[in-house]
Amino acid sequence: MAGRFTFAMIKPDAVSGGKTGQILAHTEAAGFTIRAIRQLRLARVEAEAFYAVHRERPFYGELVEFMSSGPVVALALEGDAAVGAWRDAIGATDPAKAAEGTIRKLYAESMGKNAVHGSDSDENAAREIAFFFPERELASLGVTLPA
Ligand code: 3AN
Repeated sequence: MAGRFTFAMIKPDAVSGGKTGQILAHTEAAGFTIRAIRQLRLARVEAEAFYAVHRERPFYGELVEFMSSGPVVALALEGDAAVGAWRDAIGATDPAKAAEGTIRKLYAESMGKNAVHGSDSDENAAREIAFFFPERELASLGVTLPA
């Protein structure tokens, strides 16, 4: 059964572009509940660890550089079948291919600077939420992840 939580992130291009408020409004209007939220700047080593699954891809260096270039906003979102629903709301990785009305269509510049992140599985959602938020906080905020 699909889980109720996903991890989302507003990336440095959208934060520095002053799009945080609009993206959060869009997120809530799309039916998600923001259960945890935190703005921070990733150190290079943290960006490397977060994107470790992509380390063999040709764009890894560029991705790590960009993701540690300025503040991001990390979000634990709750909703029905949250992982898939959030990926539908953000649209395709390449904003040029993203459907009308999706967050990337509205706010992303390019394949690399694409405004938002979304987990690709329930397992990665749990791992990514735990990467950004302490466990003791999550329980008090109503985020209960599978073990
Ligand atoms: P998604 O974020 O839609 O799940 P992935 O998992 O294929 O996409 O890629 C992870 C991240 O790597 C993307 N969000 C994007 O920022 C970056 N990325 C993917 N493909 C490219 C590319 N060809 N050039 C630069 N960055 C890329």
